[in-house]
Amino acid sequence: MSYKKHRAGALTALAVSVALLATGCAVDSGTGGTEGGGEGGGDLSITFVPKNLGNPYFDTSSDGAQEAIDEFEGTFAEVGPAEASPDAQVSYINTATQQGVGALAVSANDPQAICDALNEARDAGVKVVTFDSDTNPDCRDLFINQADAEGIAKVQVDLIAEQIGGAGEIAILSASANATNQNAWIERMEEYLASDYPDITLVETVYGDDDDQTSFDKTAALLQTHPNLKGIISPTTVGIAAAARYLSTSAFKGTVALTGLGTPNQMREFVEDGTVTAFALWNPADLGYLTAYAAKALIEGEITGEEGDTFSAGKLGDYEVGADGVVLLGDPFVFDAENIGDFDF
Ligand code: RAM
Repeated sequence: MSYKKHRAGALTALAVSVALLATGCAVDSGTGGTEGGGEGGGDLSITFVPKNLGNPYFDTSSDGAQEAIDEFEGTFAEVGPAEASPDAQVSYINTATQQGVGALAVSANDPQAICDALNEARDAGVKVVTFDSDTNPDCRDLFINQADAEGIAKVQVDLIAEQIGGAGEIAILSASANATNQNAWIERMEEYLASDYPDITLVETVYGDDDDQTSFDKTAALLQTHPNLKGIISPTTVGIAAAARYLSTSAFKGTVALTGLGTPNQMREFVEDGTVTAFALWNPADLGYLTAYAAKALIEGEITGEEGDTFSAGKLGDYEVGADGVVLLGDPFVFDAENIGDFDF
């Protein structure tokens, strides 16, 4: 297979690629892989493949990854599709495999659609870490989870319940229909609503595909279809920002509540103008940073992804691999008018 030749080439150092290089060029500068313990070092070129490009959430996670990779002197690259569709990442994964990167770090738009490509990468010696949105566990070595699904579901349901007074119709504006992360959260939101908030009715879940305009249009349609709607949960940073923009200039501002998962920088104006009271998230930069250190530990053979494996993640400290190869970053955090000024991402 020609792959091996490329990989050997990468190990002797070729060129350094930079972030947001749409061609997917990503090879190790050769500075990495000589330090650290493990089984003989490795190629510390790590290519991040977000769900899509142009999303500030992934820009921030990539900033964190870049910081980590600079610390351990590896090579960072980010490539990805414009659209968050199920198999749009496949060609980028294949290109990185042919180039022989040390690891791929992927946020999946679908649990299965990219599995063949990822497993071909693994067969070729590339370590595969999912972060943010997982694949099925047999397609990757590790999943770096931002917070557990129950906690992410609970914080959003509790926020909307508080904002609508515990009763009435709500809807969900999600990302893409197959997104592993949003679908896991929605399933748990439905369970938690049924058990703890019997007076709240989830009337519809719609998908904005993590595209700003689609999310904006879906918000308008929701409000038209459900005249009694009291609140919207959008568990996607793209969706909540688009929904807030729609609400902020509409007659529904202040009467239809909106919460979910957003970045402080995208949501600040809507908290300040009263469209949104509170929403949640974690720090995407920390997620990218932890993902990069996990990839390094795999590349260097310090861990294999087995439950109980431990590795150190620079300034974030030590982490342990849990069941099914999952590493947990921490808890979600609630942003509101009181604290939003303290954050810049
Ligand atoms: C969007 C993406 C991402 C998700 C966040 C909350 O940026 O869908 O996968 O984790 O929202």
